[in-house]
Amino acid sequence: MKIRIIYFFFFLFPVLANAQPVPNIEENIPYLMTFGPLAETSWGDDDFSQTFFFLFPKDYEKPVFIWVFDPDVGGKVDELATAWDTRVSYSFYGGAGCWSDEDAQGTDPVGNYRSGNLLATKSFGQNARYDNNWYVFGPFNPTEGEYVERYEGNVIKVIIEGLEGDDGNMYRFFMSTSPSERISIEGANAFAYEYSFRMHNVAEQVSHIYPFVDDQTISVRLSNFDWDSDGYIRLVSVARKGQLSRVSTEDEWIETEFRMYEEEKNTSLDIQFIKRKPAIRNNNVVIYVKNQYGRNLEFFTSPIGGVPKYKYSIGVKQKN
Ligand SMILES: [Ca+2]
Ligand SMILES: [Ca+2]
Ligand SMILES: [Ca+2]
Repeated sequence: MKIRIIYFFFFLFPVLANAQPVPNIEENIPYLMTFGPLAETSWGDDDFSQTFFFLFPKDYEKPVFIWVFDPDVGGKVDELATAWDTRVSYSFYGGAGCWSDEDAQGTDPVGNYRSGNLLATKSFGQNARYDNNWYVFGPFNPTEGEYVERYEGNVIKVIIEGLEGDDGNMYRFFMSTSPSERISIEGANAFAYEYSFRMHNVAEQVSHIYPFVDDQTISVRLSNFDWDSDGYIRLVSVARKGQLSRVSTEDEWIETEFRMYEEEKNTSLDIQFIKRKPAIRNNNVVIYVKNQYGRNLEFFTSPIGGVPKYKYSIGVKQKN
């Protein structure tokens, strides 16, 4: 256990010096996406709920601020159904169980997924003040979060949920040391077990997620929802040059199993979302990855070990 954690953090710190948008620059995901509960799932959100975890190094004790870009549902950025009638909530949780409760690590908003202590909550409808602009939550003290040995850090959870209406809320986060400027927090990271997001509208843009494969992972099952046949989803890793996943069409889940190579343990995978030409516009998609035990893998916004690069020598040996 300890060896694994040392290995983990040996790689973790050097790659985290840059900016901390969530999703991060390397992921190239323009927006997270959460619809109101009256939306049809065929618009691309399966459950109108998204959970994210913000991770702060254990020795970091200064206040932190979570900025949300375009928290409202209306005006610019968002996806209109018929009229702007949607409300969404942003609820932050800390304390014991906010991460360690098994329901918090699921991909569906069921059971005790709102585990932990409520630290802050606010809901937004259409609101010109925060349209195409930022709202700042906090300050939070990282020690208000839950300390997690696996990450050697404190975790604060946010749940974004559709409360009313049928429009789509697009938004993203930034972790900052300041309420007035966006200044990165040294050593911080963020992760989720499921991403519900908006793809770019142009075919040249490739989006990524980076699930971390721990040393217990023998195989992974990659699930995607409502991909609308928008090109390819492929898996790249230190041992794979690019292996295609099955892709979903409209309003359906589809799953692909990949057996992990020994060299892929304790590395991040690079799941690439490659649009077809001509590109499909306004495509929203949901993705999660489970291991052979059914445990969901974390997608870190700053990939552990950095973005994996295919190593020719490993790939040739394994004839992949
Ligand atoms: Ca907006
Ligand atoms: Ca929005
Ligand atoms: Ca879609």
